[in-house]
Amino acid sequence: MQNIKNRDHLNLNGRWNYIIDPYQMGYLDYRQKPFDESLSGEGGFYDNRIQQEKSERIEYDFNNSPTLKVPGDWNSQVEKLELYEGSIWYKKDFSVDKDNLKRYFLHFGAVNYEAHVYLNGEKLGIHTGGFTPFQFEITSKIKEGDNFIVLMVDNTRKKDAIPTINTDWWNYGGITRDVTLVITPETYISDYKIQLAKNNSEMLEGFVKLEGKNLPQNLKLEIPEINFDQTLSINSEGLSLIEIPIKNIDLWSPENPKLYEVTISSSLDTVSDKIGFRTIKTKGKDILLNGTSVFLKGISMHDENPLVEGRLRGEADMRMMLEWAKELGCNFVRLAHYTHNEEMLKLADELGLMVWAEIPVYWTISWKNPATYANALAQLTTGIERDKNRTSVIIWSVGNETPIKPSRNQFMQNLIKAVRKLDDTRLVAAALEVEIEDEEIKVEDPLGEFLDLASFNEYAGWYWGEIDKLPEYEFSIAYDKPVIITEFGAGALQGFHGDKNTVWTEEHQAYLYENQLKMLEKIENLRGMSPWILIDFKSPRRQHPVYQNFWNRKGLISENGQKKKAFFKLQEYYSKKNRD
Ligand code: GCB
Repeated sequence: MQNIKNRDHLNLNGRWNYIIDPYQMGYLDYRQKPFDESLSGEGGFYDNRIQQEKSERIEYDFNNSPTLKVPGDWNSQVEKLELYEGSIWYKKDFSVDKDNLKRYFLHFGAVNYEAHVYLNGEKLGIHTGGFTPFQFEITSKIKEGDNFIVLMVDNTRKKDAIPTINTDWWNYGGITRDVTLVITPETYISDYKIQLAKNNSEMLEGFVKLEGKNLPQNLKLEIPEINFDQTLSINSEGLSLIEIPIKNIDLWSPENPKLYEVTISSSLDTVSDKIGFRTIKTKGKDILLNGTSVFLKGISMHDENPLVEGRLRGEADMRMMLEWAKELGCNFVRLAHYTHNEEMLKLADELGLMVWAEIPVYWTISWKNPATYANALAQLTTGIERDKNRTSVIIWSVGNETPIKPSRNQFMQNLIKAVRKLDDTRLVAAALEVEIEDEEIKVEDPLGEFLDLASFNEYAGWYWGEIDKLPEYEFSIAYDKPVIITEFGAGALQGFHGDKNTVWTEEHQAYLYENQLKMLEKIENLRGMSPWILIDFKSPRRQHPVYQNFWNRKGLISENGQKKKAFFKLQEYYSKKNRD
């Protein structure tokens, strides 16, 4: 379910009791069999209350256990959990006045990575994937008065998972996004898409889906600001397809992030959303936003910020990140390398930032494993389902720096096809890699043929090549498509100064930006970039005790929120781009 904050709901955030369980003793018996699969259905931490009522020998106790803030990763909240990878149990008590005419859904914004969810001692299910939302309908299970949720969260990295064991970011575990009890009428609006049709700014297209036994007589779509008021017909499956001409729409763009209040209502349920309308497509070398060529002045970012440690938790954290991007002169952000918070996308809509959204198909994953593909597809599908009404999203990315070989090419092509089927109104891309021959940077990845953009990462002057020589480098790009440089960058420790050739100084990072920008300007098809990265972020791969200390230092802003010199270099470049 998307847009749950605009539905009737009970917020279940706050303090949750937790138990650290590295041996999964709350999940597996001494023969390693899951308690929740045993015949008696008893044992394990999940049925906490049953155990306590029996007053058997119990070696755990949620109620006297410490608490963690939800939402929030565990690594940044408790010192001994900083590097912990394994299982942690959570428990939360809550109480409801149950209305028997309503339906109840337990919704999680994201839990990293695998979640086993129980309500009042009964298993609701398992979810895998650390960045996408999921829900369980609990109408028949929730009780009047007191209820409790127990969750086992396991963030063990696994080779066949998405992402795999090897990434360049911290594996923050836990319930990292909001937990909500969503309350709907018996027949409710379960989904909707209200956007402009592909390449047509005078046609609304999409659907409304109703779920429930008694379908209402009529359904209405309203945009009061432009006196748009349409009755929709519903088929016997509860689906209403929308294709309605629309006039006088003020189109959304970074300069004019216009959003309209859109209301979908039946006699039984109402949902409102703030939606913007725009078209996006490519034509030859250009990216056309509402028919006009745009240059994507971007920056990449992780779901991490300097002022609270760990994962972003609230709207204010996210707003601060996007405000920094605005200050830098951006009209575009790359939300790397996984699905970010739904709130982030809403803010991007509001602030006028175009978005590159991505899934954690990152580096080398198990290309031949059908379960790995199913996992990637599920994350991709859920992200698109959740954010299909966010006008800021102009690009769905299917992955980052994946190595060219037949099994990977097939895997990625299948994902590309899936995106086009799910949503053909946006662009499909991936952050590809380059090859270097002498002083030529080549982009020849066969996947490029299937994508809308020639988009790639290159670390000239940092991981390879000489920083002084960058302006002499040439590009050879096999595709006559708009070129987006999805990453370039250099590490610098904020406050460390020296000459421009001293690695890790702010001056050196700024010099790299200067020379990169000279080099990139030579690409005729250049239509944008999202350098790596807005803010220093934590990574176990970054061990240098003086300069890194577990931080990837390629941020333009330090982990304390201080801007480095390169921030101003890029800002200057983007402000000149405005005048081009
Ligand atoms: C990359 C990756 C990014 C890393 C970055 C780096 O190519 O896409 O996730 O953090 O390089 O700093 O090396």
